[in-house]
Amino acid sequence: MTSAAYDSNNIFAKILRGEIPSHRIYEDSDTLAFMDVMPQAPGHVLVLPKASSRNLLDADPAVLAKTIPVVQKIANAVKEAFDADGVFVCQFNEPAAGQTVFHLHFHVIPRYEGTALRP
Ligand code: DGP
Repeated sequence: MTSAAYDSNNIFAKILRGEIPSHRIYEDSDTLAFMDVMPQAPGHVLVLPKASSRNLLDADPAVLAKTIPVVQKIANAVKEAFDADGVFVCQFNEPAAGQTVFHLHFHVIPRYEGTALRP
């Protein structure tokens, strides 16, 4: 089954256009990172390419090539800023896999020895 088309009314498209506020922590010409409003842990950041794709499944590899180095940069920054033992990086593709906002994004979440993510 193929993915649905990109819908430019999704909440992250509105954040990218500046139509709704976000706590931005990093931005360049291709990529934006901001704090997740429903954090799994303090320091939970979302990193997304500005280019429109619904998720990883329909993303342009050239866009991914620009996004992944930013994910790495943010993961290192989050680890240091939140004094974490590790960093969980994940993303979801389509509702069956848990995706709720349909603009490609990567979750970057600090992790600590002996703790679990909230369910
Ligand atoms: P998912 O599509 O399942 O990868 O999760 C989407 C994430 O986006 C979820 O952790 C909550 C977050 N989120 C949803 N709406 C907003 C919003 O308006 N602002 C911000 N900063 N985060 C949001």
